[in-house]
This record gives sequence, structure tokens and C-alpha cells, in this order.
Amino acid sequence: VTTLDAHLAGGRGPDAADLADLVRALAAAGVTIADELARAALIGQLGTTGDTNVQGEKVKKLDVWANDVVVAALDATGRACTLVSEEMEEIRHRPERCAGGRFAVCFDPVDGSSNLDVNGIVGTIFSVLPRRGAGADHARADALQPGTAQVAAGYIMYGPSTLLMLTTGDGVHGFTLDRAQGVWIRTHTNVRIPARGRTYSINDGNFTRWPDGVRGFVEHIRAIDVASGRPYTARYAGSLVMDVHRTLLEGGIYLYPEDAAGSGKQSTGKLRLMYECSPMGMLVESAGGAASTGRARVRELAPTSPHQRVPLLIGSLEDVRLAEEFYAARRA
Ligand code: P6P
Repeated sequence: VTTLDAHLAGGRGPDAADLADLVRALAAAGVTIADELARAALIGQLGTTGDTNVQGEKVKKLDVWANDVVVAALDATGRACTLVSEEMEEIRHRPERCAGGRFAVCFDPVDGSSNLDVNGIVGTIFSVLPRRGAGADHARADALQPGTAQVAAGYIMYGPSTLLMLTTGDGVHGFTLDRAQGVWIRTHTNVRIPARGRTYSINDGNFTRWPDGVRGFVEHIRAIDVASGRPYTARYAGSLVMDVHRTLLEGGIYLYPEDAAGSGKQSTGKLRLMYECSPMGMLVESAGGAASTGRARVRELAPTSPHQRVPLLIGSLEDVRLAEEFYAARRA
């Protein structure tokens, strides 16, 4: 049995110890959040605060509460002087932490929170970037680095079990929370995503706004062709952590494309680059998969703002590459 602590102790690299402090803090925040989710209905923590966040979305009570839990856990380590969160409009920089704070952390404290009131699967997604700058104005530069700069990424999935999926650059590993013992046990070692799957995950309700490439790809995988393993089956949970986790373990593809020109309000997509697409991109690529906007590798995008949205096609290498073929209109 390998615990998270034992796994982190084996980390290599000059920042391994500091990075381990951050991961342990995020895991501890995950335990606190898991406990609160389990009893939210009992203590009136479901529902909305009445506010609207920078995304223009109704803020759930648990969104705000979980954000405070993650911020406090990261602050306590002293290892990060810059934080970006879905729940915080501005980049949060604490200059007094720059001396010991070698990282910037971007996170979505409760992703998929529309599922909270219906007891659905949600998750905490995190992305760790190395601090590059110094002085007072380095926060923005450190927060807005491309996904290839990440030194760690992962998510905590609050489901029938509480599961931490993590990469620090040397493969993808999963740790299941043993609540009775209060330890995380490595239950998934060196996760590899199948080269191709049989499942696709997309919000079909946006069909009229799909770009032609997405429409062509989806019609292709819906067609009957037994020899090439089609049709695929459809799964959509409305929770990125749930849909990506299934895709990571079983193969297939998750798509959240941009709205085709003039068809809708999400002209650059819905998902956020810094704390949804980049970390999921690092995780899935580390397992042998791919993460694309349909035309470019997500991790090579140069961020321009902390909450910017990008299209996301993520999953098995062959499935993502095939979708890109349809985007490039090389396939009809
Ligand atoms: P839609 C949740 O709000 C989220 O950011 C992801 O977790 C999820 O995959 C997606 O948006 C769901 O969006 O438009 O299908 O409800």
C-alpha cells in the first residue's frame, strides 16, 4: 500500500518538497470539502448566495465556502504567493509570500457546481505553475503562463469515493481517500488512456451552435459501421471532472466547442483555460492522450486573462486527432 505522502516523498526535482506541501494542502482541502458536500443538505449549504460571479453564473453557497477552504489551505503552506480561482475576479497576490512562495496555483474549487443541488458529481481542479518573476508586479506574468509550464495538475473528484488524480510530470496516479484512516491510498498507478475509445461526451443541446467540424465529427461517430467500432455511445454528466475522469480511464472524447460564428454567446467556448483546460490537458497528455481547441494544442495557448475561455476537445489520442481532421475539413 502506497500512501499519497509516500508517493510524494519519492518525488524528484529541485522543487519536489515544496510541491509536495502544495499537493498535501490541496488534498487536505479536498477532505474538508468532501465532508461538507456529504452533509450540505443537512446544514442548509445547498442553493445559491444570490450573487453572480465574474463568469456571469449564479454563485452557489458551496462555491464560495470551498474557495475559502482552498485559499486558506494554500496560504498555510506559504508555498504560493499567487492564486487564481474561478471564484475570485482578480489574481490574488501576497508579496509577503514571494520569498518562500515558489508557485502560482490556479484552481476551480467546485467545478460542476450546477450538479450540487441534485447530489451530482463535482470536483476541485488545480494547476500549479512555477513562479518566474520577482517584485510586486510578477503575479500576472506568473499566473498567465501556458499549460506547458505547469509542474503539477489534477483534480479531486467527489463521488461514491473521494479520488485525487495527480500528475507532477512523471505519469498520472490516483489516490482514494480512506476516510476512516484519514489517508489517501494510491489505487491507480501510471494511468494510461486508451489510444481510442467508444464514448463521446458533449452537450447535445448546443447542436445548432456547433462548428461544422464538430457536427461532421459527431455525425461520423454516430454512424453505424461495425468494422470501425461505430456508433460510439454518449455520456454527459455536466461535470468536467466526471466526464474527463471517465474518458481518462475508459478512453473516448469530451468536447466543449466554441459556438460557430454568429450562432451564440460562447464564441471562444465555455471552459476556462487556466483552471479547467490547462490542468486537464496536462493530466490527459501525461496519460498518453491529447487536449486540443480543435485547431491547436491547449497547453501551447498563451493566456491573456485569468478567466479566459477556450474550446476543449480532450481524450484519446486517436479520437482527438480524428476530431481535428473534421475541424480542418479534411474529412467530410
Ligand atoms: P453545460 C460546469 O459548469 C462546467 O464548467 C464543466 O464542469 C462542465 O463540463 C460544463 O461546464 C457543463 O456546461 O453548458 O453543458 O451545462
